[in-house]
Amino acid sequence: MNGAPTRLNTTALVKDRALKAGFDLVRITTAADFLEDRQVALKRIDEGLMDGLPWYNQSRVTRGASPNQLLPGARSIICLALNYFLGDSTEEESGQTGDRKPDESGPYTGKIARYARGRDYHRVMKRRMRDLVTDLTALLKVEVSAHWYVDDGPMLDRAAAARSGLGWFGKNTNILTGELGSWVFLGQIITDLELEPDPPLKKSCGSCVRCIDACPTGAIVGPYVVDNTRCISFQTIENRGPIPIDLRPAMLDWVFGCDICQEVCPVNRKETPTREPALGQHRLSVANLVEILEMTEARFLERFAGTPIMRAKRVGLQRNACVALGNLRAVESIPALTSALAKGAPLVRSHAAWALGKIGGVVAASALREASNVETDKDVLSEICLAASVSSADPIEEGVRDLP
Ligand code: B12
Ligand code: SF4
Ligand code: SF4
Repeated sequence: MNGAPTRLNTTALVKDRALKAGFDLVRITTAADFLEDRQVALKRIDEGLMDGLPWYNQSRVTRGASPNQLLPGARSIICLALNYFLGDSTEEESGQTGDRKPDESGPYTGKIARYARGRDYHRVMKRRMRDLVTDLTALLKVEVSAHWYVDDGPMLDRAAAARSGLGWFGKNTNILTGELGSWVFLGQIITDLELEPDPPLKKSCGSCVRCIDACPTGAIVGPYVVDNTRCISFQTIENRGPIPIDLRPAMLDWVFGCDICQEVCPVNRKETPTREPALGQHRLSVANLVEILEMTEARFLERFAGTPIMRAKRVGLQRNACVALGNLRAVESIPALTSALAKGAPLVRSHAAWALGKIGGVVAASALREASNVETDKDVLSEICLAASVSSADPIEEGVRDLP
């Protein structure tokens, strides 16, 4: 660059270096407060739609909607996206989860959302953002003041992306990008650099409502509004307690996150595989449910350390595996569920009881009866009694594997 860099050529340099740093999309917005988004988020909290996430509170939203509170002197926000689409399950992927076979005799498996199939994206993105700021400091020969966020701070990631024109809000509340659909992680670098802002896109979902119709738990309660407490993603990842009984059947075979409202989205038809090698490392598209149920802490760490799945913790994942086994009516998993009912953590015992009740038959009924004689935890005991009362007495000949 000759002479003092202008705002336009600094912006061009930032965008060029961001793409070279491995990000797929980059746009700029100002550091102005996100007034409307703050209002919407505060209303969402008031209406109880963010219940279950105690850290998502009013003060977090107020701070996050005001970039100058996060970085005094902030002038611009560099909005970044990283594609995480890996393609669908393949033999190779499922082989890595253990012993899954393509035919009906293979073990029962539960689905893992696409965003969680590789290395922990927080680490991947944050390293790239840090390197980008170092790179810009060296190139611009100024001390760049910056803070960066990826899903891990008060920043309203999607509001920043929408205002910068990186993408637009879909009715499922995800940011849809023209280039990569919604299969992108969002990150922002708030900086004191004066950059040229991009305009928001003039795009919308039009009359489409596919995601609203497809959500199995009715979590998209209206266009652009998700009830966190009904979302499978919240229940399988963030909820540390029991999953509400009425929601369990609708959770199908998802054991970590949920992609249904993105899979049905026509904007996601163009599927471009990620070029980020770290996201392709683990390829955890499905997990062997009985293996999860029988996992020791050491095995859990061995399998999932460094991936987003750690967030659910072993007990949470085992709870989720019980729900999926119940929904799959996994008859062959009765011995594993019976053992979990005897030896698992209370949360796992209560969900194992539910699964046995859902599977039904004399063997499951007798496991529930025996457990009711020895169980001392009153919450688990009440789940056992409920499961025994709804359990079908007819022995089930075959498990139902194909969920809609
Ligand atoms: C809390 C949270 C969750 C919660 C709540 C989800 C929710 N919809 O709010 C739970 C655990 C359920 C969740 C699930 C998922 N999450 Co999440 N989550 C977050 C987090 C931490 C905060 C989101 C937030 O502020 N929600 C509050 C509400 C008020 O915000 P909102 O729904 O976006 O509301 C906006 C719009 O509705 C819009 N709006 C309102 N009315 C109207 C009207 C019109 C006409 C328009 C145009 C717009 C509009 O304004 C609102 C304010 O900006 C962000 C990271 C971050 N720090 O921002 C990640 C984040 C949103 N999650 C992400 C992902 C990947 C997911 C999942 C896909 C994971 C999965 N596969 O299981 C699912 C998707 C579920 C879904 N349909 O939203 C990504 C989304 C990437 C993208 N392309 O959009 C983020 C951005 C993380 C990241 N940095 O990459 N998540
Ligand atoms: S992630 Fe699943 S449960 Fe949550 S809103 Fe989307 S389809 Fe519904
Ligand atoms: S499925 Fe339709 S309504 Fe939902 S986000 Fe995609 S385009 Fe929008």
